[in-house]
Amino acid sequence: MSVVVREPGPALDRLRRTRRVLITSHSNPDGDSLGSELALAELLQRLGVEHLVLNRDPSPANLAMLPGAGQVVVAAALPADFAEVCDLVAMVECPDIDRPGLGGLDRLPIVNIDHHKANTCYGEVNYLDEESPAVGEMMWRLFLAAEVVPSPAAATNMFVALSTDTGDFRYPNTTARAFRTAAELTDAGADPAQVAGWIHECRSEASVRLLGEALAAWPSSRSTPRPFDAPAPVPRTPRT
Ligand SMILES: [Mn+2]
Repeated sequence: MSVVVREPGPALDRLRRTRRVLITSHSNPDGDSLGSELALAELLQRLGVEHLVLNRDPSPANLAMLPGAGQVVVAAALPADFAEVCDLVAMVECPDIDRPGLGGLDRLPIVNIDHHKANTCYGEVNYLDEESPAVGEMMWRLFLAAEVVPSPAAATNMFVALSTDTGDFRYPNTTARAFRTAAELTDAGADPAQVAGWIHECRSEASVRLLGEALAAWPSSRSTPRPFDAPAPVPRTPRT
């Protein structure tokens, strides 16, 4: 039987009834997927449930500073014995079962936690909320439901998820709910300035080199309007 709910309770109950959870997310991790995975890892640890975080692709350089990022196992395929050593899969921010790029996840029951409208409800428990600004916000609601106070590290990971998925609180999903959650995560120990520094000031050497090459190739004679240049006045045509 499959359960589809907007509230965190059934997912929390299912996670609690578990010995060891494999946590995964979509290929090419981003701030919401990785931050949410790491927050869920802490919640499970606090609940006494073993877990393994496994992604197909490595995380981008600007997410390397996320607390606990070093625990993520990167592997092109699931371990052969995963269905023996784990008894549940938690899929985070994946609209369908193929998004992690890891075949065989359906060998175990799945808890599906996502905010995409087109989610295919592939889990045994589907905690889905398309109005949530980020899966990281849904993780925060899992902590609240479990009555577990997150560590500053977990609050930081959820803040990363929220701030990256809202484009630094600029996109249309920047709702009052997003700001309330941001405030609560800040109260719980997230440091918004630190997170912004990680996201926007950490670049890989390869990306800095690429930027350098792009700038070097930019024609020096090319004139581009500066944003503060006022447009020339449009000449008025005399009425006839
Ligand atoms: Mn997201």
